[in-house]
Amino acid sequence: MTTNSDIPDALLAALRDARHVCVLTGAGVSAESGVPTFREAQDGLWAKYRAEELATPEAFLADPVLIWRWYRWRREIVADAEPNAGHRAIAALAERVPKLTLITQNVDNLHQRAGSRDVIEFHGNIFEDRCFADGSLQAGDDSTAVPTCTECGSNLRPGVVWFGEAIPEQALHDSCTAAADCDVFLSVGTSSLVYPAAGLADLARQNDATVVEINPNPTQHAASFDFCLAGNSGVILPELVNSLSL
Ligand code: BV8
Repeated sequence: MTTNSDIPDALLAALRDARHVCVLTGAGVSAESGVPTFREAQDGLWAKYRAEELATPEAFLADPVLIWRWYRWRREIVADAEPNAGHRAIAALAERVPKLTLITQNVDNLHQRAGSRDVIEFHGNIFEDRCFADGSLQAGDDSTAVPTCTECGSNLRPGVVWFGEAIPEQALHDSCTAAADCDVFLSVGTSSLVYPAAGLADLARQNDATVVEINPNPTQHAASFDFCLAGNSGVILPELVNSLSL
């Protein structure tokens, strides 16, 4: 494992030779856009809750009004946020390598707003509304505390994957296929604590990919990465893309 903020030549060489680059992002890639990460304590009236407690079907069944208030609060934050240099660098990298697969744990739509295409939304999208009964995509309704399904009358829920819920089948399949096929795997802005997302780097490593962690705070898995670039993704990713062209 090599830890430094400059981009090692060996990593640049691996990227230049890569057929397929796979990028997994977490909340850290949106931190420089002002979107709080999951690790950070929630502020204001949400300070007394842990995100992992609220992001569950049980919490929704217990108090759908509270959970909808939380998600509408987060929708406002991410709607007011702008993609940052890290998001834009990933979109630029996709133009510089033969194939790039972008998998995000984020539900904030910022990769798409930065120009990334075919983003695999591993944990869903906060702006979608789905029927709680059958998961079907539905038109939302912000005029009521808890919107209901026009087809069956059940409550609607945000289109995100809650703890204890399965990852969307196509997203899981496409992500595992990409991780197993890539030559370079970049794990960016994630604490690598939530599964099965945190297992994708292992899958890439087991298939001989060069695995890289980009995080100002090296995670508990840092030792198992080939390169750890300790710094903010909004700084390191543009540097990495610029260095590729040198
Ligand atoms: C499931 C959507 C089964 C909702 C989210 C194996 C072992 C242990 C536990 C489990 C296991 N397998 C399953 C589990 C249970 C659970 C789990 O992993 N629990 C954890 C807490 C231990 N997993 C599940 O429940 C999953 N489902 O297993 O279902 C099943 C199977 C079949 C059929 C039925 C059921 C579903 C998990 C998905 C939950 N939904 N989000 C919403 O957003 O409201 S998870 C959510 O939390 C995020 O999406 C993300 O995944 C996670 C937060 O992690 P990060 O994104 O990494 O963010 P975090 O804040 O933790 O860290 C930020 C990092 O950024 C830090 O390291 C920081 O240093 C860094 N950083 C800060 N600033 C910057 C930066 N980096 C770069 N630049 C910066 N500027």
